[in-house]
Amino acid sequence: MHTVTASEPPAPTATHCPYCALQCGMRVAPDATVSGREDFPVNRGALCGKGQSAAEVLSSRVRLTGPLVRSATTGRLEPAGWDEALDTIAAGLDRARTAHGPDANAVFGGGGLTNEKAYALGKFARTVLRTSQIDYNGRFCMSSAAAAGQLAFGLDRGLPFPLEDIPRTGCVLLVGSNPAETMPPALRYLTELKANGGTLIVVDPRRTRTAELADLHLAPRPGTDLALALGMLHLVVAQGRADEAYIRERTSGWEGARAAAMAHWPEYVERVTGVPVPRLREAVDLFAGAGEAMVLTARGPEQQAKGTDTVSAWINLALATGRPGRPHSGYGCLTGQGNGQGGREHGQKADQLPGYRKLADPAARAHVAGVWGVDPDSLPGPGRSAYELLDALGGDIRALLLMGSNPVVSAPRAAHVEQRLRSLDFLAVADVVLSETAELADVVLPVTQWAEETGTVTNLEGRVLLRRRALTPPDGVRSDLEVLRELAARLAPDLEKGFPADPEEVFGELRRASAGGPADYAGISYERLAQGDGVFWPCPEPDGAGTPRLFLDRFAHEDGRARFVPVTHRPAAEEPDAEYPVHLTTGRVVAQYQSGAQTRRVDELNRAAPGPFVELHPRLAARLGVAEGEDVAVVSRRGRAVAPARLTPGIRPDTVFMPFHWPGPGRANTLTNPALDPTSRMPEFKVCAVRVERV
Ligand SMILES: Nc1nc2c(c(=O)[nH]1)N[C@H]1C(S)=C(S)[C@@H](COP(=O)(O)OP(=O)(O)OC[C@H]3O[C@@H](n4cnc5c(=O)[nH]c(N)nc54)[C@H](O)[C@@H]3O)O[C@H]1N2
Ligand SMILES: Nc1nc2c(c(=O)[nH]1)N[C@H]1C(S)=C(S)[C@@H](COP(=O)(O)OP(=O)(O)OC[C@H]3O[C@@H](n4cnc5c(=O)[nH]c(N)nc54)[C@H](O)[C@@H]3O)O[C@H]1N2
Ligand code: SF4
Ligand SMILES: [Mo]
Repeated sequence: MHTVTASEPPAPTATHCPYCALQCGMRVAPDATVSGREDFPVNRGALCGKGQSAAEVLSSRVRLTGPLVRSATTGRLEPAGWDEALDTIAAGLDRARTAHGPDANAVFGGGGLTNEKAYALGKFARTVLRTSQIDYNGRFCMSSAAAAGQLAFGLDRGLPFPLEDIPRTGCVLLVGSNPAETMPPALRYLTELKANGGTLIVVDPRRTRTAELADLHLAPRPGTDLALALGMLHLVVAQGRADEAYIRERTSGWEGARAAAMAHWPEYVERVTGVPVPRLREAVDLFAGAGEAMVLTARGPEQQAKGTDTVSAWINLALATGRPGRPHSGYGCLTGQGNGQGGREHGQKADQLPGYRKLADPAARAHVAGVWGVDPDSLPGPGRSAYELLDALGGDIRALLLMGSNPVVSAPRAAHVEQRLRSLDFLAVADVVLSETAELADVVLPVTQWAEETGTVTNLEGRVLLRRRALTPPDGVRSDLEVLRELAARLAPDLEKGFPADPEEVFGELRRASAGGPADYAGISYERLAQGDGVFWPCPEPDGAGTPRLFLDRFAHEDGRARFVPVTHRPAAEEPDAEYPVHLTTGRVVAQYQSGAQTRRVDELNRAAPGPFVELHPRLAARLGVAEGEDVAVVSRRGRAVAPARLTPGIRPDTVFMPFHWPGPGRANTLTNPALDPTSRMPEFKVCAVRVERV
């Protein structure tokens, strides 16, 4: 068998960053120094501070190097051997299923896990545990864009074109995305766009470092993108700028979408969004007036209780102006986590089987059950979405196996989620560090990380990449794949051989399971990935070219057409009132990653971003009598968080912003509203009502 996992080669190993969806190419030297890869097209050598310092988290100073088991006598997590730890987990999961049935066990995964791990985790839940209760943190990420993309195009792949197309378009409408902080090396595509004479419109309630680059910055109230997009579409129609020929030839459903937009007059849109009508007209001039144009969305419009409809509205605008499926044009979503794309394709999602197949589809069940060597009828049906699953812990769910997420910091209404985790009969966490969620566990398993193991990830462009092992892991840690094999051996011995620890073997099976599905990896091999810059799915044929650009000839619906989805504006789940008069929105800063479990362990990053803060407008601060750096309390119906004030004229005076990277008193998610989008089940991280107080 071909293998690319040499242990500790003398030269630096070409691999990819452990963090975000850009998946920058990097080299890791035997002494663990990291450098950017000039030859990798996505980042051309550039790395952000997180990527540059990623090797710090490999150090045994900050990571877990042996299993921990909660002692019955001290109540504390104490060092234990691997056999004891694995036996304890198997016993905990077995007790739950014996007493309450298979759905009393739940599994929670992550979009940072490699394709192989995500695949094995989904297979483990459905064949070993036979539980329907599995979902993952990607539900909190781009699920609304995925749902809207499916509805419109019949297929969801974050970007349907490579990043290199961005500088070649005429206008980019960037909605609720702040790559200056969240994907710094990708900023190059926007500066090149401008150098080529293209224009950039940024839609964000804050004047971010990204918005500062824009030709036009629209700053709507949080949660009002839906109205904004409808207002732009209204003007496109009223000004006769819709592309009637494209609409006729390549789409269906225009009448309904058009009628809905016509009900959203610009003056009404101004009242709802706070964006003045002249700015709305300027945006339409730039966007509809450009020969080629793109709409790109990220978490701003997506993390709303109406995120799916909101993204549909932005897609409708792109369709009405004839963008998707044309060169250097279209709609795309910027995914977030390292494997945010692949992590949602191979079966850790509640309703899904590998290859982006539907768990409820009998043909999909038969195909995947065939690959797994089990009876299709033995596969459970779809389970609960991430927040609903976390909310059910300690209720009908009695035990949880968690891999690749830190919900104590990152889940909405986090104090409640923390209490649900504490109410479980049994919690097992596999992680590289002792995260805030691992601290609550009955057993913690220390696992290998990116530079110590091989696996594939799929970046925001749909480009499948090989992350290579560059270093030998410390003694005492094992890989997630080994963990699943050992648990299978204990819980369902006849299934153990279905859980190989060799990632290439898992990938071979994933290829077969995905064959014929929407996300078809059948033609992709490790050997091929080791040679080039990755392969874009779908790639059904061995050594086929892959598909960098989707939809050029047809969309993925049966009739080949894209569908308009008629949507109308509605308020956020929680609007400001007398008691909670201010909007809270949340997001990220450049030097910390997600729940901070990894990046809060890097000194250099902590110096750059030492703790939480509340960003507020000087006018709001003056009204409250709050000075720069002074602690303020932010109070919502869920709870109260305290952090220093950071004054900036770049935020709307009716809105405060908090980054969500920290636990403790400044935890933003103590405040957030778990109201869910009816289609994607995405919580409303981007808007809730709060009161701000001096402390
Ligand atoms: N440094 C860093 N980089 C990261 C991550 C990280 O944690 N840290 N995480 C990665 C992951 S998983 C993800 S998902 C991506 C996220 O990448 P982004 O989507 O770029 O990040 P966010 O900061 O969550 O949100 C983007 C912007 O949305 C704006 N916003 C808030 N409310 C609204 C609204 O109602 N409408 C609109 N239009 N905009 C709004 C915020 O002000 C913010 O500037 O980043 C990835 N990269
Ligand atoms: N308020 C607010 N909350 C948000 C968001 C927001 O914008 N606002 N954004 C949401 C979004 S988009 C996301 S993606 C989530 C992310 O939030 P989380 O799911 O908490 O993401 P991470 O902090 O990346 O957690 C990953 C955990 O897995 C561990 N880990 C890393 N690699 C591996 C591995 O290979 N195996 C195992 N077993 N463990 C590993 C890490 O050490 C870490 O503890 O947060 C969501 N929460
Ligand atoms: S931009 Fe993302 S992938 Fe690139 S170095 Fe930074 S965290 Fe890593
Ligand atoms: Mo994300």
